[in-house]
Amino acid sequence: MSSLIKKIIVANLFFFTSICCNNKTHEHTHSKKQTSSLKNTFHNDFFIGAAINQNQILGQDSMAKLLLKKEFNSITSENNLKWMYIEPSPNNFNFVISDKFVALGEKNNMYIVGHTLVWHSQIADYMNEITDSVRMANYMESHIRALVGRYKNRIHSWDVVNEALNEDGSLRESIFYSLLGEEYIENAFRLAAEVDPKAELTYNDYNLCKPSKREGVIKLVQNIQKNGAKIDAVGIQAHWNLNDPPLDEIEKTILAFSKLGVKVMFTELDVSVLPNPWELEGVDENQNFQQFEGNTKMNPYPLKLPDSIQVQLTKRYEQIFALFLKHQEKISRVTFWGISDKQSWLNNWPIKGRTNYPLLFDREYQKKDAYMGIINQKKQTQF
Ligand code: 9MR
Repeated sequence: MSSLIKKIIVANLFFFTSICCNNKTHEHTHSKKQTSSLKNTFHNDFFIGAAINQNQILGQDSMAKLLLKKEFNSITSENNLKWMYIEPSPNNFNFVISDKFVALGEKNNMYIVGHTLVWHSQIADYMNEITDSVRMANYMESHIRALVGRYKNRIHSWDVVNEALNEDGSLRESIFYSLLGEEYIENAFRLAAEVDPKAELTYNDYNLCKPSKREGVIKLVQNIQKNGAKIDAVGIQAHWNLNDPPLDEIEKTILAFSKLGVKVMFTELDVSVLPNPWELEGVDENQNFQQFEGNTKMNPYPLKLPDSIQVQLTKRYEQIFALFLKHQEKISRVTFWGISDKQSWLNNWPIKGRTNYPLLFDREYQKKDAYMGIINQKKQTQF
């Protein structure tokens, strides 16, 4: 069975009418007008998404607006749907930006991703003061009901729980875990499914190509399934660098999650080219890295990415996409964490004020070599 037909079968009615039919239209127009773009190139493989910031949602970044429409068929809100912004005080919701985000996705016929419902970070302050479990459970429930309910049948996929695991695969001591126990995870999924049964529900996390954390996710998903709650996908964030994670670990991760019967989504892809402070001797990962701000060794390419590194970045993206294409039947979405290098969070993490080059479009919104590199990977599979 062709992958397109498979995708049509697994997709819900909404996608069938709005997205898959649109895909067919694209196929017809291909013969007339060959518009090369990311979304057209990978059209039969997976959605190609971008995380967008507030300016971009509001249409204030005109170059990004053009690229978004031309190149991408999925959007994720980088920050605006997070708890601290959307429910800054109990039951006081601010949907101004999120409504515009969803409208933008609908206008462009995109697969819209809600990021994120339950996450220990970027939480509203009042949440940190809660000490009793009933109150916490009520807040979590009303938050999920309000967001999923408002965008029922409009937001196609929710990152229901984000980053619930430690690096060793155990459960993180978040405010949710410490007050509600591990059931908070399956309860969040159960609630989201009850409110919008058609939405694709995802567990999303980083460093999932590390064996111990990968195993943690496998247990977490199996637990949700065993207890009868619905989970549709695992989101592998994919904040990667030039050498890490190794391709074979990425492949093992795709295979392991897909074996669970869920879709695999790459939800936050970017490839850092800068050194990490914890790679230096005597520096550990939990340290405050403020001391490295302004350190030229840690910010080696402030003006331009040297050709030799551009070549490495292109090669890395080519290898990553060759692997994604090999497993396209298992992968339903690949989302970049930003449109251009200018916007990337990696300019300010883990050290503030650096110049990083992790995406496919440069600071002037021009295509980088990696862009053509990944398009060529697809072309090669067609011969
Ligand atoms: O890109 C986001 C950045 O603008 C925010 O300051 C940051 C706050 O924690 O969150 C970033 O996005 C994160 C995402 O929500 C979850 N996975 C890791 C992403 C990068 O930190």
